[in-house]
Amino acid sequence: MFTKVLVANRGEIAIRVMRACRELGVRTVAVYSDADAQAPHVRYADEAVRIGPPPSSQSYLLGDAIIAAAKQTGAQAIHPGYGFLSEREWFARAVRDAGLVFIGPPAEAIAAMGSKTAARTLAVAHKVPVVPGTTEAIPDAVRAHALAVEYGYPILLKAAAGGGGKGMRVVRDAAELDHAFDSARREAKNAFGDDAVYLEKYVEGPRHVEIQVLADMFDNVIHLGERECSVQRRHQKMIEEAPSVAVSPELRAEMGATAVRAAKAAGYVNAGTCEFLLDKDGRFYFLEMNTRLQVEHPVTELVTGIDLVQWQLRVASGERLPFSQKDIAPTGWAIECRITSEDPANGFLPSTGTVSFLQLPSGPGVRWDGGIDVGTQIGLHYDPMLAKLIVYAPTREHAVERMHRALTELTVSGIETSRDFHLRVMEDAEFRRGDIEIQWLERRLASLTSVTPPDDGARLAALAGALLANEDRTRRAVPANNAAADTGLSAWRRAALHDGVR
Ligand code: MV4
Repeated sequence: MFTKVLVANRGEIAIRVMRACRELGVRTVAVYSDADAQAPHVRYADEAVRIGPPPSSQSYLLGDAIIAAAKQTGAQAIHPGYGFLSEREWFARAVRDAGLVFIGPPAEAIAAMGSKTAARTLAVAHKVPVVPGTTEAIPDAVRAHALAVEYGYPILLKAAAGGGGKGMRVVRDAAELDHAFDSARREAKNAFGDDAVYLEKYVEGPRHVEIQVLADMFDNVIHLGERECSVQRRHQKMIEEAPSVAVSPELRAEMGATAVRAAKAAGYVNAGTCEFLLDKDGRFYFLEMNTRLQVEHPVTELVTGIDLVQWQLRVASGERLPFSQKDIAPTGWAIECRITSEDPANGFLPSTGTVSFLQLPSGPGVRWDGGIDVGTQIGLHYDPMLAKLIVYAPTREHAVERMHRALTELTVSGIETSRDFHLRVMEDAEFRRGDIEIQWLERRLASLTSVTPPDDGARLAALAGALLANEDRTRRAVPANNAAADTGLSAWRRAALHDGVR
Protein backbone atom coordinates (compact mmCIF):
# COMPACT_ATOMS: atom_id res chain seq x y z
CA MET A 1 0.00 0.00 0.00
CA PHE A 2 1.05 3.57 -0.61
CA THR A 3 2.27 5.57 2.37
CA LYS A 4 1.05 8.92 1.04
CA VAL A 5 -1.66 9.85 -1.48
CA LEU A 6 -2.51 13.23 -2.97
CA VAL A 7 -6.21 13.92 -3.45
CA ALA A 8 -6.75 16.13 -6.51
CA ASN A 9 -10.22 17.34 -5.60
CA ARG A 10 -12.21 19.33 -3.06
CA GLY A 11 -15.41 19.17 -1.02
CA GLU A 12 -17.14 15.99 0.05
CA ILE A 13 -15.34 13.63 -2.33
CA ALA A 14 -11.89 14.79 -1.22
CA ILE A 15 -12.87 14.03 2.37
CA ARG A 16 -14.44 10.70 1.38
CA VAL A 17 -11.18 9.63 -0.27
CA MET A 18 -9.09 10.82 2.69
CA ARG A 19 -11.31 8.83 5.06
CA ALA A 20 -10.46 5.68 3.11
CA CYS A 21 -6.77 6.63 3.26
CA ARG A 22 -6.93 7.08 7.04
CA GLU A 23 -8.46 3.65 7.50
CA LEU A 24 -5.67 2.15 5.40
CA GLY A 25 -2.94 4.03 7.30
CA VAL A 26 -2.12 6.20 4.29
CA ARG A 27 -1.14 9.83 4.84
CA THR A 28 -2.98 12.43 2.76
CA VAL A 29 -2.11 15.56 0.82
CA ALA A 30 -4.84 18.05 -0.08
CA VAL A 31 -4.60 20.62 -2.85
CA TYR A 32 -6.57 23.83 -2.70
CA SER A 33 -7.39 27.07 -4.44
CA ASP A 34 -7.40 30.43 -2.66
CA ALA A 35 -11.18 30.10 -2.25
CA ASP A 36 -10.61 26.88 -0.25
CA ALA A 37 -7.72 27.87 2.04
CA GLN A 38 -9.95 27.21 5.10
CA ALA A 39 -12.10 24.49 3.52
CA PRO A 40 -12.91 21.24 5.40
CA HIS A 41 -10.95 19.05 2.97
CA VAL A 42 -7.80 21.10 3.65
CA ARG A 43 -8.22 20.76 7.40
CA TYR A 44 -8.90 17.02 7.14
CA ALA A 45 -5.68 16.31 5.26
CA ASP A 46 -2.27 15.69 6.84
CA GLU A 47 -0.70 18.25 4.49
CA ALA A 48 -2.00 20.74 1.98
CA VAL A 49 -0.55 22.48 -1.06
CA ARG A 50 -1.91 25.70 -2.55
CA ILE A 51 -2.38 25.45 -6.31
CA GLY A 52 -3.73 28.81 -7.45
CA PRO A 53 -6.60 31.31 -7.60
CA PRO A 54 -10.26 30.29 -7.25
CA PRO A 55 -11.25 29.49 -10.88
CA SER A 56 -10.81 25.73 -11.42
CA SER A 57 -9.01 26.43 -14.71
CA GLN A 58 -6.27 28.01 -12.58
CA SER A 59 -6.33 25.51 -9.72
CA TYR A 60 -8.08 22.10 -9.64
CA LEU A 61 -7.62 21.62 -13.40
CA LEU A 62 -3.89 22.37 -13.42
CA GLY A 63 -2.60 18.83 -13.88
CA ASP A 64 1.07 19.77 -14.01
CA ALA A 65 0.92 21.84 -10.81
CA ILE A 66 -0.88 18.97 -9.06
CA ILE A 67 1.70 16.43 -10.21
CA ALA A 68 4.44 18.81 -8.98
CA ALA A 69 2.67 19.02 -5.59
CA ALA A 70 2.67 15.20 -5.38
CA LYS A 71 6.37 15.05 -6.18
CA GLN A 72 7.20 17.82 -3.71
CA THR A 73 5.33 16.16 -0.83
CA GLY A 74 6.50 12.63 -1.60
CA ALA A 75 3.06 11.23 -2.46
CA GLN A 76 3.23 8.05 -4.56
CA ALA A 77 -0.25 8.22 -6.02
CA ILE A 78 -2.99 10.68 -7.02
CA HIS A 79 -6.72 10.11 -6.52
CA PRO A 80 -8.70 12.41 -8.85
CA GLY A 81 -12.16 12.00 -7.26
CA TYR A 82 -14.92 12.81 -9.79
CA GLY A 83 -15.19 15.77 -12.17
CA PHE A 84 -12.09 17.97 -12.64
CA LEU A 85 -9.21 15.78 -13.94
CA SER A 86 -10.81 12.39 -13.27
CA GLU A 87 -11.59 11.47 -16.89
CA ARG A 88 -8.83 13.31 -18.70
CA GLU A 89 -6.76 10.80 -20.61
CA TRP A 90 -3.77 13.17 -20.77
CA PHE A 91 -3.75 13.56 -16.98
CA ALA A 92 -3.82 9.82 -16.30
CA ARG A 93 -0.92 9.51 -18.76
CA ALA A 94 1.03 12.46 -17.27
CA VAL A 95 0.69 11.00 -13.76
CA ARG A 96 2.04 7.67 -14.99
CA ASP A 97 4.86 9.37 -16.94
CA ALA A 98 5.84 11.23 -13.77
CA GLY A 99 6.40 7.87 -12.07
CA LEU A 100 3.27 8.17 -9.95
CA VAL A 101 0.17 5.98 -9.75
CA PHE A 102 -3.16 7.29 -11.07
CA ILE A 103 -5.88 5.84 -8.82
CA GLY A 104 -8.27 5.06 -11.64
CA PRO A 105 -8.25 3.24 -14.96
CA PRO A 106 -5.32 3.18 -17.42
CA ALA A 107 -5.23 6.19 -19.80
CA GLU A 108 -6.00 3.78 -22.66
CA ALA A 109 -9.28 2.69 -21.02
CA ILE A 110 -10.32 6.34 -20.50
CA ALA A 111 -9.60 6.92 -24.21
CA ALA A 112 -11.51 3.80 -25.31
CA MET A 113 -14.67 5.02 -23.58
CA GLY A 114 -14.16 8.77 -24.17
CA SER A 115 -15.57 8.91 -27.67
CA LYS A 116 -19.21 7.82 -27.62
CA THR A 117 -19.10 6.43 -31.16
CA ALA A 118 -15.89 4.52 -30.41
CA ALA A 119 -17.49 3.14 -27.24
CA ARG A 120 -20.56 2.07 -29.27
CA THR A 121 -18.34 0.34 -31.81
CA LEU A 122 -16.46 -1.44 -29.02
CA ALA A 123 -19.77 -2.44 -27.39
CA VAL A 124 -21.20 -3.86 -30.64
CA ALA A 125 -18.00 -5.87 -31.22
CA HIS A 126 -18.39 -7.47 -27.77
CA LYS A 127 -22.12 -8.26 -27.96
CA VAL A 128 -23.08 -5.45 -25.59
CA PRO A 129 -26.57 -4.25 -26.64
CA VAL A 130 -26.78 -0.61 -27.74
CA VAL A 131 -29.74 1.44 -28.98
CA PRO A 132 -30.24 0.90 -32.74
CA GLY A 133 -28.50 3.67 -34.67
CA THR A 134 -25.26 4.61 -36.37
CA THR A 135 -21.71 4.38 -35.08
CA GLU A 136 -20.43 6.83 -37.63
CA ALA A 137 -20.79 10.60 -37.81
CA ILE A 138 -23.55 11.82 -40.14
CA PRO A 139 -21.92 13.85 -42.96
CA ASP A 140 -24.86 16.05 -44.00
CA ALA A 141 -28.59 16.75 -43.63
CA VAL A 142 -29.49 14.66 -46.69
CA ARG A 143 -27.90 11.59 -45.15
CA ALA A 144 -29.56 12.43 -41.80
CA HIS A 145 -33.00 12.32 -43.48
CA ALA A 146 -32.28 8.95 -45.06
CA LEU A 147 -31.03 7.48 -41.75
CA ALA A 148 -33.96 8.90 -39.79
CA VAL A 149 -36.37 7.15 -42.18
CA GLU A 150 -34.33 3.96 -41.96
CA TYR A 151 -34.44 3.84 -38.13
CA GLY A 152 -37.85 5.49 -37.79
CA TYR A 153 -38.92 8.63 -35.92
CA PRO A 154 -38.53 9.70 -33.18
CA ILE A 155 -34.75 9.74 -33.33
CA LEU A 156 -32.08 11.30 -31.14
CA LEU A 157 -29.06 13.18 -32.48
CA LYS A 158 -26.00 12.90 -30.22
CA ALA A 159 -22.52 14.41 -30.20
CA ALA A 160 -19.85 11.79 -30.95
CA ALA A 161 -17.40 13.43 -28.56
CA GLY A 162 -20.15 14.06 -26.05
CA GLY A 163 -21.85 12.61 -23.05
CA GLY A 164 -23.95 14.25 -20.39
CA GLY A 165 -26.62 15.41 -22.83
CA LYS A 166 -24.72 18.22 -24.58
CA GLY A 167 -25.33 18.42 -28.33
CA MET A 168 -28.34 16.12 -27.99
CA ARG A 169 -31.62 16.72 -29.92
CA VAL A 170 -34.82 14.69 -30.02
CA VAL A 171 -36.32 14.79 -33.52
CA ARG A 172 -39.96 13.70 -33.83
CA ASP A 173 -40.50 14.23 -37.58
CA ALA A 174 -38.74 15.20 -40.81
CA ALA A 175 -39.84 18.85 -40.52
CA GLU A 176 -37.70 19.28 -37.38
CA LEU A 177 -34.63 17.50 -38.69
CA ASP A 178 -32.68 20.20 -40.59
CA HIS A 179 -32.81 22.69 -37.73
CA ALA A 180 -32.04 20.01 -35.08
CA PHE A 181 -29.09 18.70 -37.10
CA ASP A 182 -27.56 22.19 -37.45
CA SER A 183 -28.04 23.15 -33.81
CA ALA A 184 -26.77 19.79 -32.49
CA ARG A 185 -23.61 20.23 -34.57
CA ARG A 186 -23.13 23.80 -33.40
CA GLU A 187 -23.58 22.84 -29.75
CA ALA A 188 -21.24 19.86 -30.12
CA LYS A 189 -18.59 22.09 -31.72
CA ASN A 190 -18.86 24.63 -28.89
CA ALA A 191 -18.83 22.07 -26.09
CA PHE A 192 -16.26 19.56 -27.39
CA GLY A 193 -14.50 21.28 -30.30
CA ASP A 194 -15.85 18.51 -32.54
CA ASP A 195 -19.11 18.83 -34.51
CA ALA A 196 -19.48 15.11 -35.30
CA VAL A 197 -23.06 14.01 -34.61
CA TYR A 198 -24.58 10.52 -34.91
CA LEU A 199 -28.08 9.16 -34.61
CA GLU A 200 -29.99 6.71 -32.41
CA LYS A 201 -33.57 5.59 -32.21
CA TYR A 202 -35.14 7.61 -29.35
CA VAL A 203 -36.17 5.44 -26.40
CA GLU A 204 -39.31 6.88 -24.75
CA GLY A 205 -39.64 6.99 -20.95
CA PRO A 206 -36.79 4.67 -19.93
CA ARG A 207 -35.10 4.41 -16.57
CA HIS A 208 -31.43 5.24 -16.10
CA VAL A 209 -29.85 2.21 -14.50
CA GLU A 210 -26.09 1.85 -14.10
CA ILE A 211 -23.86 -1.04 -13.09
CA GLN A 212 -20.84 -0.63 -10.82
CA VAL A 213 -17.79 -2.63 -11.87
CA LEU A 214 -14.54 -3.25 -10.05
CA ALA A 215 -11.42 -4.68 -11.69
CA ASP A 216 -7.92 -5.53 -10.52
CA MET A 217 -4.69 -5.78 -12.55
CA PHE A 218 -5.03 -9.56 -12.90
CA ASP A 219 -8.06 -9.69 -15.21
CA ASN A 220 -10.53 -10.12 -12.37
CA VAL A 221 -13.58 -8.00 -13.22
CA ILE A 222 -16.72 -8.17 -11.11
CA HIS A 223 -19.92 -6.14 -10.92
CA LEU A 224 -21.54 -4.86 -7.73
CA GLY A 225 -25.10 -4.61 -8.99
CA GLU A 226 -27.10 -1.63 -10.16
CA ARG A 227 -28.00 1.88 -9.12
CA GLU A 228 -31.27 3.50 -10.14
CA CYS A 229 -30.55 7.10 -11.15
CA SER A 230 -33.74 8.18 -12.94
CA VAL A 231 -34.52 11.07 -10.58
CA GLN A 232 -32.58 13.78 -12.41
CA ARG A 233 -33.07 17.30 -13.70
CA ARG A 234 -31.22 18.64 -16.73
CA HIS A 235 -28.80 15.68 -16.60
CA GLN A 236 -28.03 16.39 -12.94
CA LYS A 237 -28.95 13.43 -10.76
CA MET A 238 -30.78 14.41 -7.57
CA ILE A 239 -31.59 11.06 -5.93
CA GLU A 240 -30.05 7.63 -6.47
CA GLU A 241 -30.84 4.26 -4.98
CA ALA A 242 -29.67 0.68 -4.93
CA PRO A 243 -31.07 -1.69 -5.93
CA SER A 244 -33.67 -0.65 -8.57
CA VAL A 245 -37.30 -1.72 -8.27
CA ALA A 246 -37.17 -2.51 -12.01
CA VAL A 247 -34.30 -5.02 -11.80
CA SER A 248 -34.92 -8.68 -10.94
CA PRO A 249 -32.08 -10.97 -9.84
CA GLU A 250 -32.04 -12.46 -13.37
CA LEU A 251 -31.87 -9.04 -15.05
CA ARG A 252 -29.16 -7.96 -12.58
CA ALA A 253 -27.05 -10.97 -13.54
CA GLU A 254 -27.59 -10.25 -17.24
CA MET A 255 -26.87 -6.51 -17.04
CA GLY A 256 -23.94 -7.21 -14.73
CA ALA A 257 -22.38 -9.73 -17.11
CA THR A 258 -22.86 -7.21 -19.94
CA ALA A 259 -21.11 -4.46 -17.94
CA VAL A 260 -18.23 -6.82 -17.15
CA ARG A 261 -17.89 -7.61 -20.88
CA ALA A 262 -17.77 -3.89 -21.72
CA ALA A 263 -15.15 -3.27 -19.01
CA LYS A 264 -13.01 -6.17 -20.23
CA ALA A 265 -13.28 -4.92 -23.81
CA ALA A 266 -11.84 -1.56 -22.70
CA GLY A 267 -8.99 -3.16 -20.71
CA TYR A 268 -10.50 -1.68 -17.57
CA VAL A 269 -8.84 -1.64 -14.14
CA ASN A 270 -10.17 0.03 -10.94
CA ALA A 271 -13.77 1.16 -10.26
CA GLY A 272 -16.01 2.18 -13.18
CA THR A 273 -19.66 2.41 -14.13
CA CYS A 274 -21.62 1.29 -17.20
CA GLU A 275 -24.71 3.41 -17.89
CA PHE A 276 -27.77 1.78 -19.40
CA LEU A 277 -31.23 2.78 -20.47
CA LEU A 278 -33.83 0.27 -19.26
CA ASP A 279 -37.05 0.51 -21.26
CA LYS A 280 -40.62 -0.23 -20.15
CA ASP A 281 -40.37 -3.78 -21.54
CA GLY A 282 -37.25 -4.60 -19.52
CA ARG A 283 -34.84 -4.31 -22.46
CA PHE A 284 -31.56 -2.60 -21.68
CA TYR A 285 -29.10 -0.65 -23.83
CA PHE A 286 -25.53 0.36 -23.05
CA LEU A 287 -25.08 4.17 -23.23
CA GLU A 288 -21.60 4.95 -22.00
CA MET A 289 -19.00 4.04 -19.39
CA ASN A 290 -17.96 6.49 -16.70
CA THR A 291 -14.29 5.85 -16.05
CA ARG A 292 -14.20 7.25 -12.53
CA LEU A 293 -15.62 6.92 -9.02
CA GLN A 294 -19.14 8.33 -9.12
CA VAL A 295 -20.96 10.70 -6.78
CA GLU A 296 -23.54 8.01 -6.02
CA HIS A 297 -21.06 5.23 -5.12
CA PRO A 298 -22.17 5.11 -1.45
CA VAL A 299 -25.52 3.41 -2.20
CA THR A 300 -23.58 0.51 -3.73
CA GLU A 301 -21.25 0.43 -0.72
CA LEU A 302 -24.20 0.17 1.66
CA VAL A 303 -25.99 -2.70 -0.12
CA THR A 304 -22.81 -4.70 -0.84
CA GLY A 305 -20.74 -3.91 2.26
CA ILE A 306 -17.78 -3.17 -0.01
CA ASP A 307 -15.78 0.03 0.51
CA LEU A 308 -15.25 1.10 -3.10
CA VAL A 309 -12.69 3.79 -2.35
CA GLN A 310 -10.58 1.45 -0.24
CA TRP A 311 -10.65 -1.04 -3.10
CA GLN A 312 -9.69 1.66 -5.56
CA LEU A 313 -6.56 2.27 -3.47
CA ARG A 314 -5.91 -1.45 -3.00
CA VAL A 315 -6.17 -2.46 -6.67
CA ALA A 316 -4.16 0.61 -7.73
CA SER A 317 -1.36 -0.53 -5.40
CA GLY A 318 -1.42 -3.96 -7.06
CA GLU A 319 -3.61 -5.97 -4.70
CA ARG A 320 -5.73 -8.76 -6.08
CA LEU A 321 -9.51 -8.73 -5.51
CA PRO A 322 -10.14 -11.35 -2.82
CA PHE A 323 -13.79 -11.87 -3.78
CA SER A 324 -15.39 -13.20 -6.93
CA GLN A 325 -18.84 -12.63 -8.47
CA LYS A 326 -20.52 -15.34 -6.40
CA ASP A 327 -19.49 -13.55 -3.18
CA ILE A 328 -21.44 -10.43 -4.14
CA ALA A 329 -25.03 -10.39 -2.92
CA PRO A 330 -26.67 -6.99 -2.49
CA THR A 331 -28.99 -6.87 0.53
CA GLY A 332 -31.32 -4.18 1.84
CA TRP A 333 -32.01 -0.79 0.30
CA ALA A 334 -29.98 2.42 0.12
CA ILE A 335 -31.09 5.90 -1.00
CA GLU A 336 -28.96 8.99 -1.53
CA CYS A 337 -30.14 12.61 -1.69
CA ARG A 338 -27.76 15.22 -3.05
CA ILE A 339 -27.81 18.27 -0.79
CA THR A 340 -27.01 21.23 -3.03
CA SER A 341 -26.80 24.99 -2.49
CA GLU A 342 -29.67 25.59 -4.89
CA ASP A 343 -33.08 27.10 -4.30
CA PRO A 344 -35.74 24.69 -5.60
CA ALA A 345 -38.42 27.36 -5.11
CA ASN A 346 -36.55 29.61 -7.58
CA GLY A 347 -35.78 27.28 -10.46
CA PHE A 348 -32.81 25.77 -8.61
CA LEU A 349 -30.95 29.06 -8.70
CA PRO A 350 -27.49 28.63 -7.10
CA SER A 351 -27.45 30.11 -3.60
CA THR A 352 -24.35 31.70 -2.08
CA GLY A 353 -23.40 32.69 1.46
CA THR A 354 -21.76 31.34 4.59
CA VAL A 355 -23.01 28.29 6.46
CA SER A 356 -24.05 29.88 9.75
CA PHE A 357 -25.58 26.85 11.48
CA LEU A 358 -25.40 23.16 10.72
CA GLN A 359 -27.28 20.33 12.40
CA LEU A 360 -26.56 16.92 10.92
CA PRO A 361 -28.80 13.85 10.91
CA SER A 362 -27.60 10.66 12.56
CA GLY A 363 -29.02 7.53 14.14
CA PRO A 364 -29.69 4.08 12.67
CA GLY A 365 -28.79 3.62 9.01
CA VAL A 366 -27.78 7.23 8.33
CA ARG A 367 -24.59 8.33 6.56
CA TRP A 368 -23.51 11.90 5.84
CA ASP A 369 -20.79 12.38 3.20
CA GLY A 370 -20.23 16.10 3.55
CA GLY A 371 -17.81 18.82 2.63
CA ILE A 372 -19.12 21.72 4.68
CA ASP A 373 -18.87 23.08 8.21
CA VAL A 374 -20.18 26.09 10.07
CA GLY A 375 -18.24 28.98 8.54
CA THR A 376 -17.80 27.38 5.11
CA GLN A 377 -18.31 29.96 2.37
CA ILE A 378 -20.35 28.84 -0.62
CA GLY A 379 -19.52 30.78 -3.77
CA LEU A 380 -20.08 30.26 -7.46
CA HIS A 381 -16.68 28.87 -8.45
CA TYR A 382 -17.50 25.18 -7.98
CA ASP A 383 -20.28 22.62 -8.16
CA PRO A 384 -23.24 23.40 -5.87
CA MET A 385 -23.26 19.93 -4.29
CA LEU A 386 -22.45 20.39 -0.59
CA ALA A 387 -23.00 16.90 0.72
CA LYS A 388 -24.84 13.64 0.27
CA LEU A 389 -27.28 12.20 2.76
CA ILE A 390 -27.45 8.44 2.41
CA VAL A 391 -29.65 6.00 4.29
CA TYR A 392 -29.76 2.24 4.52
CA ALA A 393 -32.69 0.05 5.65
CA PRO A 394 -33.93 -3.51 5.09
CA THR A 395 -36.58 -2.52 2.52
CA ARG A 396 -37.27 0.38 0.14
CA GLU A 397 -40.30 1.43 2.18
CA HIS A 398 -38.22 1.65 5.34
CA ALA A 399 -35.42 3.45 3.49
CA VAL A 400 -37.84 6.13 2.22
CA GLU A 401 -39.19 6.65 5.76
CA ARG A 402 -35.66 6.74 7.13
CA MET A 403 -34.58 9.33 4.54
CA HIS A 404 -37.61 11.44 5.43
CA ARG A 405 -36.74 11.23 9.11
CA ALA A 406 -33.07 12.04 8.45
CA LEU A 407 -34.00 15.05 6.30
CA THR A 408 -36.19 16.44 9.10
CA GLU A 409 -33.12 16.24 11.36
CA LEU A 410 -31.03 18.28 8.91
CA THR A 411 -30.72 22.04 9.24
CA VAL A 412 -28.41 24.12 7.07
CA SER A 413 -28.69 27.86 7.73
CA GLY A 414 -27.14 30.75 5.83
CA ILE A 415 -27.84 29.40 2.33
CA GLU A 416 -30.78 27.87 0.50
CA THR A 417 -30.53 24.11 -0.02
CA SER A 418 -32.37 21.27 -1.72
CA ARG A 419 -33.41 19.80 1.66
CA ASP A 420 -37.12 20.72 1.54
CA PHE A 421 -37.37 19.56 -2.05
CA HIS A 422 -36.07 16.11 -1.03
CA LEU A 423 -38.63 15.97 1.80
CA ARG A 424 -41.42 16.56 -0.74
CA VAL A 425 -40.04 13.81 -3.01
CA MET A 426 -39.99 11.34 -0.08
CA GLU A 427 -43.68 12.19 0.49
CA ASP A 428 -44.61 11.78 -3.20
CA ALA A 429 -46.92 8.82 -3.91
CA GLU A 430 -45.33 7.99 -7.30
CA PHE A 431 -41.81 8.09 -5.89
CA ARG A 432 -42.90 5.89 -3.00
CA ARG A 433 -44.22 3.34 -5.49
CA GLY A 434 -40.91 3.48 -7.37
CA ASP A 435 -42.85 4.69 -10.37
CA ILE A 436 -40.04 6.80 -11.85
CA GLU A 437 -38.24 7.25 -15.17
CA ILE A 438 -35.84 9.84 -16.58
CA GLN A 439 -38.56 12.42 -17.29
CA TRP A 440 -40.39 11.91 -13.99
CA LEU A 441 -38.78 14.73 -12.01
CA GLU A 442 -39.14 17.38 -14.69
CA ARG A 443 -42.80 16.44 -15.07
CA ARG A 444 -43.42 16.68 -11.32
CA LEU A 445 -41.19 19.66 -10.62
CA ALA A 446 -43.91 22.29 -10.38
CA SER A 447 -45.91 20.41 -7.78
CA LEU A 448 -42.78 19.42 -5.84
CA THR A 449 -41.41 22.95 -5.59
CA SER A 450 -44.50 25.12 -5.33
CA VAL A 451 -44.31 26.51 -1.85
CA THR A 452 -47.20 28.87 -1.21
CA PRO A 453 -45.95 31.36 1.37
CA PRO A 454 -48.10 31.19 4.50
CA ASP A 455 -50.46 34.10 5.16
CA ASP A 456 -50.26 35.81 8.55
CA GLY A 457 -52.94 33.56 10.01
CA ALA A 458 -51.04 30.41 9.03
CA ARG A 459 -47.80 31.89 10.33
CA LEU A 460 -49.37 32.71 13.70
CA ALA A 461 -50.91 29.22 13.87
CA ALA A 462 -47.49 27.69 13.14
CA LEU A 463 -45.90 29.72 15.95
CA ALA A 464 -48.66 28.74 18.33
CA GLY A 465 -48.32 25.12 17.20
CA ALA A 466 -44.58 25.18 17.77
CA LEU A 467 -45.01 26.59 21.27
CA LEU A 468 -47.70 24.06 22.14
CA ALA A 469 -45.66 21.17 20.76
CA ASN A 470 -42.67 22.32 22.77
CA GLU A 471 -44.85 22.50 25.89
CA ASP A 472 -46.14 18.97 25.20
CA ARG A 473 -42.58 17.76 25.04
CA THR A 474 -41.54 19.29 28.36
CA ARG A 475 -44.72 18.11 30.06
CA ARG A 476 -44.34 14.60 28.71
CA ALA A 477 -40.92 14.29 30.25
CA VAL A 478 -42.32 14.50 33.83
CA PRO A 479 -44.96 11.73 34.17
CA ALA A 480 -43.12 8.84 32.51
CA ASN A 481 -46.02 6.40 32.92
CA ASN A 482 -48.61 8.63 31.28
CA ALA A 483 -49.31 6.68 28.07
CA ALA A 484 -51.82 9.24 26.80
CA ALA A 485 -49.12 11.90 26.65
CA ASP A 486 -47.07 9.78 24.24
CA THR A 487 -49.82 9.30 21.72
CA GLY A 488 -51.57 12.63 22.27
CA LEU A 489 -49.22 14.52 19.95
CA SER A 490 -51.16 15.09 16.74
CA ALA A 491 -49.48 14.97 13.36
CA TRP A 492 -49.52 18.74 12.98
CA ARG A 493 -48.10 19.29 16.44
CA ARG A 494 -45.35 16.82 15.68
CA ALA A 495 -44.61 18.65 12.43
CA ALA A 496 -44.60 21.93 14.31
CA LEU A 497 -42.19 20.47 16.83
CA HIS A 498 -39.80 19.34 14.10
CA ASP A 499 -39.95 22.35 11.81
CA GLY A 500 -41.54 25.18 13.74
CA VAL A 501 -39.45 25.30 16.89
CA ARG A 502 -36.33 25.60 14.82
C1 MV4 B 1 -30.83 8.47 -24.86
C2 MV4 B 1 -32.16 8.68 -24.41
C3 MV4 B 1 -33.18 8.11 -25.12
N1 MV4 B 1 -32.91 7.39 -26.24
N2 MV4 B 1 -30.62 7.73 -25.96
C4 MV4 B 1 -28.70 11.55 -21.90
C5 MV4 B 1 -27.26 11.79 -21.67
C6 MV4 B 1 -26.52 10.71 -22.34
N3 MV4 B 1 -25.73 9.99 -21.39
C7 MV4 B 1 -27.54 9.84 -22.99
N4 MV4 B 1 -28.83 10.35 -22.64
C8 MV4 B 1 -29.95 9.80 -23.17
N5 MV4 B 1 -29.78 9.01 -24.24
C9 MV4 B 1 -31.64 7.21 -26.63
N6 MV4 B 1 -31.40 6.52 -27.75
C10 MV4 B 1 -32.34 9.48 -23.28
C11 MV4 B 1 -31.24 10.05 -22.66
C12 MV4 B 1 -31.53 10.87 -21.52
C13 MV4 B 1 -31.09 10.53 -20.26
C14 MV4 B 1 -30.33 9.39 -20.01
C15 MV4 B 1 -29.90 9.07 -18.74
C16 MV4 B 1 -30.25 9.90 -17.68
C17 MV4 B 1 -30.99 11.02 -17.89
C18 MV4 B 1 -31.43 11.36 -19.16
C19 MV4 B 1 -32.19 12.49 -19.36
C20 MV4 B 1 -32.61 12.83 -20.60
C21 MV4 B 1 -32.28 12.02 -21.69
